[in-house]
Amino acid sequence: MRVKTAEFLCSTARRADFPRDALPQIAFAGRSNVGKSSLLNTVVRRKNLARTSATPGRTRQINFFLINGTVYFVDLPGYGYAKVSKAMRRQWGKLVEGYLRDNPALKAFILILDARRLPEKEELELVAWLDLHNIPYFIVLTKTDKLSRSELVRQIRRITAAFPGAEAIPFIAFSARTGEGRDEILKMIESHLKNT
Ligand SMILES: Nc1nc2c(ncn2[C@@H]2O[C@H](COP(=O)(O)OP(=O)(O)OP(=O)(O)O)[C@@H](O)[C@H]2O)c(=O)[nH]1
Ligand SMILES: [Mg+2]
Repeated sequence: MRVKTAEFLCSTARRADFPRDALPQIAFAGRSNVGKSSLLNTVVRRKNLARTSATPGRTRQINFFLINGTVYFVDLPGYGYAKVSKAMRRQWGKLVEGYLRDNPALKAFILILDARRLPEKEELELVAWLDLHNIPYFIVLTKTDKLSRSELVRQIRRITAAFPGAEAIPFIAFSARTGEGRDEILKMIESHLKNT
């Protein structure tokens, strides 16, 4: 897949505002500050399409971007940010679950993890939930530029070992700094779009 055009469509926390056409959607999700917006920008080769920030929890709404006029990339708000209240966390769950549930346009869910960290309860539960609801997904390990090659190899081994059924899950190593993994992600997205 080649990205020719990328435009911001809307930022919303209301289901009523989600696009209602039948265009396929690819969702980008992960912990606060993991690098979701940076990944999206790198994939579309636009520096500031999705807003990035050093302050965790910056993206609080669901952002829809129209790519090539034919597919939506969807930047989801980050979860697991310790400083937000329980009420806000509940709201995150409701918003994201409301988006994921009964959404036939969703063709793939990209779960983004920091390559330096092991998955926690949230990630394992999320993957189990995606399996249960038959939502196709793959995992991107980001910020690989912060690890040496040997550390990365070791981390990939440890991270995959933490997911039950990891043999069936595609993992891609990625860095927004170096662009490593960008083409692989686009290929993976393309293959999910073909499976529709
Ligand atoms: N070194 C390095 N830093 C990165 C990479 N990706 C993102 N960052 C940095 O990590 C911070 C968070 O990046 P964002 O893309 O805003 O993260 P996010 O997941 O969208 O954050 P929220 O929307 O707040 O949940 C920023 O300071 C980025 O510059 C990467 O691949 N390598
Ligand atoms: Mg963001």
